Amino acid sequence: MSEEKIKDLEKQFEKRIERDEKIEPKDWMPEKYRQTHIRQMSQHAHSEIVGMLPEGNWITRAPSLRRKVALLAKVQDEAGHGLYLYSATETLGISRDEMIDQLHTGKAKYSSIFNYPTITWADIGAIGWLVDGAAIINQVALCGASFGPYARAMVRICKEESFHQRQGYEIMLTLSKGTPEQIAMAQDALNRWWWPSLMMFGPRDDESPNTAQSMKWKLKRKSNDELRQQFVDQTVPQAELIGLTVPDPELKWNDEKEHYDFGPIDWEEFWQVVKGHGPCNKERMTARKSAWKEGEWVRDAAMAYAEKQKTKNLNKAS
Ligand code: FAQ
Repeated sequence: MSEEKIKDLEKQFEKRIERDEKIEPKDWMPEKYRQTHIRQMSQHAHSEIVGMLPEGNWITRAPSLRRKVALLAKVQDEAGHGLYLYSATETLGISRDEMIDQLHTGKAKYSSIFNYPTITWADIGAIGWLVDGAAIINQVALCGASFGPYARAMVRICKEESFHQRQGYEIMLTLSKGTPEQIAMAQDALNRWWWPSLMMFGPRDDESPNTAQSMKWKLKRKSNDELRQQFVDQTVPQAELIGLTVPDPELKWNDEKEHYDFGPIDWEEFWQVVKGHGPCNKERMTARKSAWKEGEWVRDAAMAYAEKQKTKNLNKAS
């Protein structure tokens, strides 16, 4: 294709973005737009799948049948989210196997938050309340993303995340009305999950290499810092309502700006976790790699069955 033709297509593409039109898989798009979406969407998919591990740890130890059923449903939802997102990413011309390979070789990332351990039952409450709470804030903005399959997947995912957030907050509410030990357990979980939850939104805007272009393409509708601030403002009153203390001595309502000012985030810790040196990075990757290996016969059987059905249908048609 001539350079002139590409420039023309790029101009038309920018205009479509300006008009808030959805870009669909078969539409022309700049190669960088395609690559950026593959990067973010596949990392999002990996996060959902790796994100099942910390909670899966508690399915056998949930304190009642009701809690166990809710947790099982939630973890299954995360698997579903991963699958929609892998499928949506495949529409951009990358195969599932390639994406999984990128995860296993460390080329693709997954959310830093899932590299922390779930030590007590209260951690399941904290994950639902804080991690899903943060995920909703990030993903509601993504419902307006310019790439159609991503935006549509987000609409459904957000509905399910709302249930997840409520089940987590309800666990924390119950613990906060319990014995002194249960209250201490809830507070301890908040202490350990608060800062990693703020890190989920990514580096500060002035240190985020992808934000500017992603905002122009309307992949991101709000910046990392804007979303983080929204999360703090929404979550602090929820903590107060159940009598828990956010572990930040510098947290203070700012009347002028009408938001909470909060203390500095430990970015050194964030980058260490992103680079693979968090408390559970190795454990998570080992679990994913062995699940992929052990599931090989299931994938092979499904492919062989699909092939058999195809031949059968072809024979029927002829
Ligand atoms: N962890 O330039 P930016 C969930 C990387 S789903 C690890 O700001 P961008 C549901 C980033 O990839 C949670 N790496 O990047 C659930 C980039 O590296 P790269 C996942 C991070 O993409 C709940 C570099 O740093 N949600 O929780 C992180 O513009 C409970 C520079 O950063 C999504 O994935 C991080 N936290 O903004 C499941 C939402 N932050 O790729 C189970 C979709 C940044 O150039 C249980 N993603 N990095 O090598 C997004 O909105 C964006 O990708 C951001 C990062 C906001 C995460």
